[in-house]
Amino acid sequence: MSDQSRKGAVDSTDQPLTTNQGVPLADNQNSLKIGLRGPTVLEDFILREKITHFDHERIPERVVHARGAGAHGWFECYADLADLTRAAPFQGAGKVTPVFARFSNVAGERGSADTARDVRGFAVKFYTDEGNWDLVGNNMPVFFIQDAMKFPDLVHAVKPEPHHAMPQASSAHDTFWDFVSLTPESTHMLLWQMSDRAIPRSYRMMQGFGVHTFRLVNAAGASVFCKFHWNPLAGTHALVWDEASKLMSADPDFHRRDLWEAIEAGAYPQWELGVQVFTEEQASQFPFDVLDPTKLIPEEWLPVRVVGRMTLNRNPDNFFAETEQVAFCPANVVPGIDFSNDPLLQGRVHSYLDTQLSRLGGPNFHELPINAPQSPVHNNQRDGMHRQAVDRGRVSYEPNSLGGGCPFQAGARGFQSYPEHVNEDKVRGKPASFAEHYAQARLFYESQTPPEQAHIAQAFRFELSKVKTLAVRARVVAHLVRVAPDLAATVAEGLGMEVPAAAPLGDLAPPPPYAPSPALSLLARPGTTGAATRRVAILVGEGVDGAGVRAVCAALLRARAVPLLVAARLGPCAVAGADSIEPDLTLESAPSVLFDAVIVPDGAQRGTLAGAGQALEFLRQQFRHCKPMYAWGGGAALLAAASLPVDSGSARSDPALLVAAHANDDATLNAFLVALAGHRAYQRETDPPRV
Ligand code: HDD
Repeated sequence: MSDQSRKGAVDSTDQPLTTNQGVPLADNQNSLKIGLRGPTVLEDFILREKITHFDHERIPERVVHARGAGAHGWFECYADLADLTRAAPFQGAGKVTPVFARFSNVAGERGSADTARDVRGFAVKFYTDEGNWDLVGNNMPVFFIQDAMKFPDLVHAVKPEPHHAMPQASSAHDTFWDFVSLTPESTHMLLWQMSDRAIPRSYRMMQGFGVHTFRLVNAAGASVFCKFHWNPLAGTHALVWDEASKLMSADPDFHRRDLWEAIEAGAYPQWELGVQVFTEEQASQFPFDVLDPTKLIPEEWLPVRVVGRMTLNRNPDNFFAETEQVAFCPANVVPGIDFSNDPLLQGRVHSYLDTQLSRLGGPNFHELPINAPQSPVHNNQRDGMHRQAVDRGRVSYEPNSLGGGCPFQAGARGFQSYPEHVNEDKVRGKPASFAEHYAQARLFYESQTPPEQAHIAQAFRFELSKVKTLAVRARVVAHLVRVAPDLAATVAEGLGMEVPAAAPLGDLAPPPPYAPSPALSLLARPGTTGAATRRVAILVGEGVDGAGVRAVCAALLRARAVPLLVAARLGPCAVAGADSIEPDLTLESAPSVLFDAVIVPDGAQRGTLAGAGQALEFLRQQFRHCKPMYAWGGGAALLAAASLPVDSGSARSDPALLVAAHANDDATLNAFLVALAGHRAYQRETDPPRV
């Protein structure tokens, strides 16, 4: 497989410094002056070149999805799909296609924090044998609006308010909720955005969706509709909101670092690609329009067929050259993939290339190594800013005879738009089949487990309590009355307001009830990688059971988890039953939110840890954030000192709060590993929290 990003790579090992003109530099430290204390001369081309380049280093950030992280990898097809599509990545089991994936937040600026409550972008560029195919999706399968015409309004509403540029990376402000409260079609997406999907534990642990209905087209020209799904092998796991907000200061790069470290450690993130394939006939049977991007097709109605797997195995060599300059575009399709008439998708087909022309400074950004296809490019497009290709000959038009007719049209081998029959009037408007907005919002809510439902209510309460305009709050809750009266009542109660009348339906009949779809719960997808890559803090200090710590570390490593020794101070620590141990991190620099679980060894109840407020706070936060906790011997006393219910009945009914008499209690340690793989003990939660 060719190596996309290493095209154009520069290695300066053993090379002298030069100017951009290749002139070797004798002195890169001092400018040229008239006397050592005198003025600098205009002639100093070395200084001017260096400063001028620096002055132009920044490019505009993406108008949305500005903050993100990416990685290289490949896609492997499980089975030949030629009956459905001629798209190159699906031609034969074992077919491998290089990819570059970028995950992103939507609202925040390039330097904002990763764990803001937000939709996440999930964009994959397939460098196929027949050109680039970009699947530019999100981690939620529906969207806020039905027509691209409303996209600038949506984005203006959610971005920081224009008069004072606040708040950063947050939808919790008046303009966003004003817009969505007046846009009932947003209701379904709002339920997703207020759910735990908006605070993923890791990019590696979130689903991706193409959102729109697309077309697959086979070599005979026959077409079916298709929805794309990415399912992470690590399972779908989320943060809790209090943790996510604390993480914004503890590590604003939390998701970026997580992706980077997993790949560096060889724990390559993987997702399976699935398709929901259906005919126009089937589409006409659904009680919603498949061209409406605020609707999903429940998996229980139409199973997701798994067709391949993506593995991300290599971090970028250079963030700017690759992750910042990569340009995804839903219009980048290949023979075998085509658009549907979804009016949101139709607008996207225009927007991306257009925005990239200004973001990347001209029409030749497809030549940047990260964007260049791996299949050959031949056409008569010429010139423009920063052109790299040196096109030879005098022919740059078609048809021609002087160039032997080349490059020639590929005919049946080339991309051909699916010849859908359309016989309609040209009108501005929206179909009646797009009018119903609550049934799927209710489906989503009713398909969540009780803790997930509670988190949705808390998220609405949090966001709306930041909205100052009472009428806006009331309009949002009026939509929630249509979705789920109990949700509306809980949110209204938190906001200290009466439950308003349900939002008006106009002439529409009340929405049809759907049976719940368990597949819509995050908890339905625990994944197959168990405790692997989970970060476990082991609190250590003078006199802890060193032999026990070693044994527990070994067990965690066997489970491919990441044990880290956290102490009050760095430097060797004298321990019982072993040589001294070397802590990795301190309580000061590595607070609780950076870990998935904590272990408290025997001996931790004495000495520096017992007197350290940060240690007690660490344990309380681990408890509050529902994380697995394991103590042995006297270590349990530190949990008790943190006022955790370690001796009470509730501890015994909490499968993630585990206490053993000694370190070699394998059954308890195994129960801890099971809890670690299970991620969170939500049954511990109370509203308000106990600690
Ligand atoms: Fe978009 C970026 C996903 C609707 C216009 N979008 C962007 C990215 C993702 C999405 C993942 C970042 C790509 C990257 O990593 O570089 N966008 C979506 C999804 C949508 C959606 C899943 C609905 C289903 N977007 C949408 C609409 C429009 C845009 C309706 C405009 C009509 N999106 C853009 C953009 C961006 C973009 C302004 C900003 C930077 C860029 O394209 O390259 O063109």
